[in-house]
Amino acid sequence: TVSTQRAVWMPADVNAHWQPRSADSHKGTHGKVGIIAGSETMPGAAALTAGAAVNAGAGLTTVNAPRAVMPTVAAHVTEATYFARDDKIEPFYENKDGIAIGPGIGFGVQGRETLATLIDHFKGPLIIDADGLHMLTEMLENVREREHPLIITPHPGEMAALIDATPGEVNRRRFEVAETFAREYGVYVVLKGPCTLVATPGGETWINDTGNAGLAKGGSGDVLTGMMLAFVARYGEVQPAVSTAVHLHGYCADDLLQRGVPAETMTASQIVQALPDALMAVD
Ligand code: NPW
Ligand code: AMP
Ligand code: MG
Repeated sequence: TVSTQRAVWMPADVNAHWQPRSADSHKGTHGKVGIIAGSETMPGAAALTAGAAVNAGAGLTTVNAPRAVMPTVAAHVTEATYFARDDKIEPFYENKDGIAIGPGIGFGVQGRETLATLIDHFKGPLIIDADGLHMLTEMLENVREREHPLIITPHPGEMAALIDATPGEVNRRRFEVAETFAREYGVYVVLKGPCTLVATPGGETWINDTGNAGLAKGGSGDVLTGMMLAFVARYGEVQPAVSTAVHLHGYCADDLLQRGVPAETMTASQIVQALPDALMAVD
């Protein structure tokens, strides 16, 4: 058997790895991020992911969305720039410090091609979430050969699809599932749920202890992806950025609960709006 180091990612770890903005920084210093999200039936996924990235500190956020939904998404995220989904993908990824793909994109042929291109050619950290994870099952060999950081953020249903199991089977052996996949494919596995696990390709597992059932509502995963992208693009190391995003995402939900927002009414947009207080706690 291989040894694994397992520990909780604590507030002290968040603080120790935090990357404060220096006084002489500019927008390029804080990460140019690309988000491939949204579709005609799910424009909200793009708005939530991009809104989270902007509010978590990304310097410049560009959203790749179908032309028809750009105005809708832009009405919610005025700080982002937009790139048409049907345009040639190279200019979109060439200058990026980090890219996230998947929330609300559906299962089109173009999404598949873009995902494969990014796995093979994008040289920065790549986060794959949601619908992108379902398409990943066809590209696991490309994943094995990728030389740059790859982060996957499955909930138990998406993890189950990746390893051809049921969500129940995944939840019965969460550590083993996340750790085995991380080692076998050389990726960071963020296995979501209460107590999200971050398993690294090098054999560490970091456990999250923030968050509550207010997060068990559509859109909260999309927000996590945007926050994670912002951090991954400006941190030098992947795991501290990923674990800090997971910690602060749950912190936001806990903070809302403490401020009197019931879990029932908690929304993904409120998680984004709670980011200032969460960042004040560490910055
Ligand atoms: P069931 O049926 O719930 O019991 P999908 P999705 C299972 C976008 N969104 N533990 C689940 O089981 C996303 O970004 C857009 C155990 C089912 O079998 C995606 O692109 C929004 N099982 C797309 O929607 C807001 C669990 O997994 C399967 C589980 C679909 O994403 C909402 C479902 O997985 C949403 O974020 C758990 N914790 N969680 C918008 N406003 O635009 C899930 N399952 O088919 O990938 O569905 O996660 O809803
Ligand atoms: P998704 O299913 O992609 O929307 O992601 C859901 C997000 O909410 C993940 O970050 C989960 O860890 C979190 N989450 C969902 N349900 C709970 C819960 N009951 N307690 C804590 N976190 C949760
Ligand atoms: Mg999701």
